[in-house]
Order: sequence, then structure tokens, then C-alpha cells
Amino acid sequence: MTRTILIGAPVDSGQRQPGCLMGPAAYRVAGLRPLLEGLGLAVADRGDLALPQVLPRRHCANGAVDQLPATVAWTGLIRDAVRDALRQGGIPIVLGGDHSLALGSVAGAAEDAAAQGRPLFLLWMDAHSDFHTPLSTTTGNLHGTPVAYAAGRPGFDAFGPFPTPIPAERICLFGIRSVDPAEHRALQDCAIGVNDMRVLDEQGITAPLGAFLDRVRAAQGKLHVSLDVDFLDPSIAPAVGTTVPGGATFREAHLACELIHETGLMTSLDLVELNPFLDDRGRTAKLMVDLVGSLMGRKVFDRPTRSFT
Ligand code: B3U
Ligand code: MN
Ligand code: MN
Repeated sequence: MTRTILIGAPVDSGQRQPGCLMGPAAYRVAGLRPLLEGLGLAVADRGDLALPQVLPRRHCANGAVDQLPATVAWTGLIRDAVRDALRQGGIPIVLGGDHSLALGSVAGAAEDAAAQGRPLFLLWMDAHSDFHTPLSTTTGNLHGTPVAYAAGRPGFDAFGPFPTPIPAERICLFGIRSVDPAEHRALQDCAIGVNDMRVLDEQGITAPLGAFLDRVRAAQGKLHVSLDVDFLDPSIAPAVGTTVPGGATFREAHLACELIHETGLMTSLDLVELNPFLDDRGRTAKLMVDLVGSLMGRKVFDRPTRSFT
């Protein structure tokens, strides 16, 4: 029986709009646990992680960086929780919290994959590329950095080295439509897959996503999916601090989640950037829970598992 392990990560140190710390509670109120149980999955809810009262000082050469000590501390807590959940044979679902939590969750998934001798792949569903380093960020918001950390870019001294950096060819950005100049330059110098909205408009969801999932399967890889609320169009998902127009529709998002489920490849998941304070009668929280339903196997009609090739 598939076991999901819910890890509450009320992180809000990665950006400056208060509210993401209410995310884990909102997912629980929106019915995440009964949804998963209704799909026949076992659910263990580990509750919410919490920072210690006193945090060690941390230094960064870029004085703009905001709340470095808290984000470094969250990273360690979340890395260990995700690694332990995977070690126990479960699928960790990290309930955020802003996207800086992925500095930890992807590191935990990488530690586990390395221990098992399997390659880790990263699917980043987001309006943003989150490819800044602490040295290149101009906003100082560390939620804009986790892909760079996972890819092994320099500048993360305060966090310690990323365990087994993920080769660029195993990282797929999906749905992006806001990239800063420094991120753009760095992305052009590497082989990270960039499926921006232009690609999705032209080719749809199935072909680009299927091509990536095929590579995960061929390599017998593990797959971490990081789902940022702002992947979705703000008209259907208003509860996020950084809305960017032109995001995925309800149907595109569900299709992507269903395709991921059908491959059976996803081994860990982040739900990030939900800010319940900005929500409209819980509709964004409910939509995110609904998408987890599609990721974990809810379907309207059962059909044979699809192969993309
Ligand atoms: N790239 C900008 C904006 C941003 C990144 N991630 C989010 N916003 N959610 C930055 O601040 O680094
Ligand atoms: Mn993000
Ligand atoms: Mn984003």
C-alpha cells in the first residue's frame, strides 16, 4: 500500500509577504488527508516542523539577502524530515511554506537517491525559474534560489554543500514566465530543460512533460516534483504573493498531474507558496488539494496507463 507522509513546513523566511506560514493548516482544513485516504492511500501526518528559538548567525557577501539564519535552519530540518520519510518507504508531501523550503526538500530527496544509488530528477512547476544564488539575487528573497542550490551552483556557503548536485539535464522547469536577467544568463549556460509558457502554448502539456518523464523512466530515476501555486493562473489561484499572469489553466494543471501519476514515477512532492491570507474562501487551497488528488491517482475514468514514446 502506498504510504504518504505529510510534513508541515510553515516556512515564510524566503520572501517578505507574511502568510505562507498558514499554508500547512490550510491544506489540512481543505481536506488533504481525507482525500488521500479516499484514494486508498495510507497517510501519516508528522505535524509541523518548528525552528529553534535561537538561530546561529550566518553571513552572506550579498547584504541584500533576507533572513538567512532562519532559512538555513529550515533547510536542515526539512532535508532531514524528507530524507527520513523516503528512508521509511513513504512519499513525503511537504506542505509549505514558501519555496525556500525546497532548499531542504530537494536536498533530502538527493541524499536518499544517492543512498539508493539512483539518479534524482527534478520537475519544477512554477512561474519563476528560482535559479538565483544568494550572490545574484537582487530582491534578497531566498525562495528564488532552490533550483540553483540543487544544480550545485556556487554561493550557498551558509547552507553547506548540496548532497550530490543534480545534473542540469535532469532538471525540468515547467510553466515559467518570469526570469530575472542574472537567472536568464545562467540558464543559457547550462542544459536545464526550460519549458516556458511559450513552449506550453505551442506544444501543449503532454509532449514536453512526457518527454521529460520518459527520460526519468529510462534512467530508473526518482522524481521530486515541486509545485508552486503560481504555476497556476492567478485567476484560479489568487492566494500567492507573487502572481504572474498567463499561468496554467485548471485543465492544463490537472492534465499535468494526471500524466505524472500515470507514470508512477513521483517519489516526493512539495506544495509551496500558498498564502491563505490572500485566498478567496479557500479556493486556492482547495484547488491545490484537488491537484494532489490528480497526482495521487484520482481520475474520472480508468484507462490503461499511457506510454509517451
Ligand atoms: N526572481 C524574483 C522573483 C521571484 C522568484 N520566485 C518568486 N518570485 N516567487 C526573485 O525575487 O528572485
Ligand atoms: Mn517558486
Ligand atoms: Mn513562483
